[in-house]
Amino acid sequence: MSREEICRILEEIALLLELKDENPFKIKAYRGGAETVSNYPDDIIQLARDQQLKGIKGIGEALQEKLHELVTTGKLEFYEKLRAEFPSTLFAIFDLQGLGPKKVKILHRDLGINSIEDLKKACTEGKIADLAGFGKKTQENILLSIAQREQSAGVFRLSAVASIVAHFTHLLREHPDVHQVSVCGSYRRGKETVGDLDFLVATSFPADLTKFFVTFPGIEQILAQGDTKASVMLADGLQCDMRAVANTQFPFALQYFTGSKEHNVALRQLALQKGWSLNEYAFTQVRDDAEPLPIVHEERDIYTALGLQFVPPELRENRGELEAASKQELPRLIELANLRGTFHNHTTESDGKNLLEEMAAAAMDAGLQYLGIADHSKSSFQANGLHEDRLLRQVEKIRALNVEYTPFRLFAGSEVDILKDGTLDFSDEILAQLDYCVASVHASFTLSEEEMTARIIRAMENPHVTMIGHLTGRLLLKRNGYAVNHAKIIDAAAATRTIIELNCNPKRLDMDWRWWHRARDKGVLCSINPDAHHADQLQFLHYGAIQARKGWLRKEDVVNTMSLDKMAAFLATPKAQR
Ligand code: DGT
Ligand code: CA
Ligand code: CA
Ligand code: ZN
Repeated sequence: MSREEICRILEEIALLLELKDENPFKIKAYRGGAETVSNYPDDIIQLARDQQLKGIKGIGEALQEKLHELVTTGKLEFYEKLRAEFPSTLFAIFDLQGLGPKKVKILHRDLGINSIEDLKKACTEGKIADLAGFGKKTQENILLSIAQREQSAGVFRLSAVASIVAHFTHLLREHPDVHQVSVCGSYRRGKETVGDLDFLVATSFPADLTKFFVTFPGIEQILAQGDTKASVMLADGLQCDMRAVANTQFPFALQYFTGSKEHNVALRQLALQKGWSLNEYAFTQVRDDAEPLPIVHEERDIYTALGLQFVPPELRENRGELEAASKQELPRLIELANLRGTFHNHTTESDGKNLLEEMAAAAMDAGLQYLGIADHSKSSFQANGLHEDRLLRQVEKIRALNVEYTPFRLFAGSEVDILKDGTLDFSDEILAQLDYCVASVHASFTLSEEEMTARIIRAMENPHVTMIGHLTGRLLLKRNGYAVNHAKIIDAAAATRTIIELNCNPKRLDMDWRWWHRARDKGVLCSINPDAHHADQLQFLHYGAIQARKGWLRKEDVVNTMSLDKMAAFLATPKAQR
């Protein structure tokens, strides 16, 4: 059982206790316990197994026993009994935007709502609007949220499936009859969301492998099982396909099943021009005057045979990559290892979970040369945003820590709210005392596209605004972004020398990869930022690098590839001259 699973169970217990109107202290104990488990700097699972949890702050006696039971048996009787008191369909309601336990409790108690379907019906009948603490607006939002959920059923965020990919790939690789393994499809292309997972193995015994595959953990249903192909459904609704091919076919199958379909169609046209057909198994001559068939050992050889540069999977979306590859003009894409620092990070001073010092330590540990601290500003009161005095004290603290940290460096910034009219939450005088600032929209999401665009452009015109945070505010599969005119924003960013952030929190991945090629060509710089609210979340940079690659970005297009010295000089230069 992983830390995440344990946390999820503890959080769920807290929710259920809340539904039952239990003692608030008890509820708090489970929430606190989840937090401690998630943040504990040592192997807390081993400690729980060895009954060594005594004395750890935030884990009382009752919780110690429960954790021991969980990690040794994989089950918790208390939790299962509690869960059995409610219909299992109730839990999906918690996933809807803006419905916390308090509201769910009222819905359950007063209207007998036990599932999303019940809730949808009650909304359509107008019953929610009349409930105390709800209102017409909430009712509309719930319906929107349900519609969004229906739309995204069977679609998963890239990060949500990463551990399954790693696990299944590992299991396949360990099989003695497997020569090569790869995940293909949208996952390999680094799409921000994926429909299903496509695994590919090279083996001389394909039927044995499909038999093996359908025994993998977490499988709820076998959808299909043949001699070379199997399809399964996991408990959370994620479908996984596996194909087994011979070694000689592997490069062709890898290329084919990586897609995209559109990329493959265009590639096949190029093959036809040479008199070859191309499918998932081989090149075949289809004309008498065809050129001799090429020898293919690996995927790269397919592209080479067609007179192309190797096209990295992230670019295979039929958005100009084949033309560029035929002219040997593909960009040399950025890599995670090129990143030297990052700018949008929170601490406990606003709504982050780790102290400034802990964030700095994590950044040093990750091999970064600098870290920008950008806590929320005062208007984001729900995120405990900083007033001017707290901000300036934080700046002082950062300056003092930097003496100690050299050659590592913290940059003092702010994630300053862009107010409704495009002015900022802090005066220019305050902003001038920072090393940089990220300006973001956190409220008034419902402006028209024209108003929202003007609002953001006004913020960009401020000489102190270094970069714009999460441009559209989208939450993948949960909430669409607010309306902005990307093309106009990109032009304004170029004109004002404002950087646009690639927010690489995997729930956001905002600005979307589809816009970066254009931004790059207009000379707009990108900053890959994790929006970290926890020291572990610096790891989100991994997803940032993938999305930047998908957006055709090179090292030189991304500011946080600069070394510390260059970055310090860059930030010290007036914005208009950067
Ligand atoms: P997804 O699963 O919806 O996120 O997207 P993909 O790209 O993983 O699509 P999927 O799983 O349906 O198929 C995997 C790859 O197989 C796809 O990217 C390209 C290839 N493929 C599937 N169907 C066709 C087809 O009809 N024609 C061609 N040329 N390729 C196909
Ligand atoms: Ca797929
Ligand atoms: Ca598939
Ligand atoms: Zn933000």
